[in-house]
Amino acid sequence: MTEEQKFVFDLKGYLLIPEVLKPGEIDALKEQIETIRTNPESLPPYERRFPGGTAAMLIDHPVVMDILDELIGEVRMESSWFTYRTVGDKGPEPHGGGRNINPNFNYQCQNGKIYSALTRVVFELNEVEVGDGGTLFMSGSHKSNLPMPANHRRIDSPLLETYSCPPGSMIVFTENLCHSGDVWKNPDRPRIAVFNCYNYVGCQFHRPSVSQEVIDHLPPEKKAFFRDIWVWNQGGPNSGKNIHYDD
Ligand SMILES: O=C(O)CCC(=O)C(=O)O
Repeated sequence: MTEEQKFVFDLKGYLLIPEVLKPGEIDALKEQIETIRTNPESLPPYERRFPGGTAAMLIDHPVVMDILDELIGEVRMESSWFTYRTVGDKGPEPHGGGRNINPNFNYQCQNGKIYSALTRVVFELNEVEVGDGGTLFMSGSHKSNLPMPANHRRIDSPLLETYSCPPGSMIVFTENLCHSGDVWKNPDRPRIAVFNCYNYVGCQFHRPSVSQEVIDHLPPEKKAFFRDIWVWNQGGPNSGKNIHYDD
């Protein structure tokens, strides 16, 4: 993660990295999504839900790992799903924002080190233009101190901003940022986006939703993202990787 990317992420609470996925990867992911939508029985059961099958490539994509290593340290994956929105389809209402001491939402930046806790990585598989209905973000709200006025916890708040991006772009944001789904408005293409959620290895927010069947069919290095919640491994390779002691 570059110093500029860190600065932008800390300032805004989200960061867009254009064209992370190659055209062939985008096509393969779209094909899996289309098959899940239209003919799921043609796939083995462990490829009918994300992050099984082709989608597994995103779990530990090198660009994702570079960013998460800086923002969180050692991570587990909490969930993975896709959205396919045509004109009029909505997303979740605005949520998040404000300082929070809960370990799942405790965004911090101290001495140049970010800790983002629960963090979402979105892959846009189609082009998105401002106004189409990409995710909305209230920049800086992950660090705001005062209660949010009700007229800003609505998708028409002028404080909510969004993005344009080419297919295959990645948006990473702290779940402590106020953010929202939006109504998809572009009749020329659907919004096809993958939402992956990660947390520090010692925390879990969501009730586990990835089935054991999907996990069992992942290769070992990806399966490790769904291990039990613990940090200390009695001298194992990752023991204390993110724990800073004063000697
Ligand atoms: O649907 C969207 O664009 C936003 C999804 C969302 O709110 C979330 O990932 O927490």
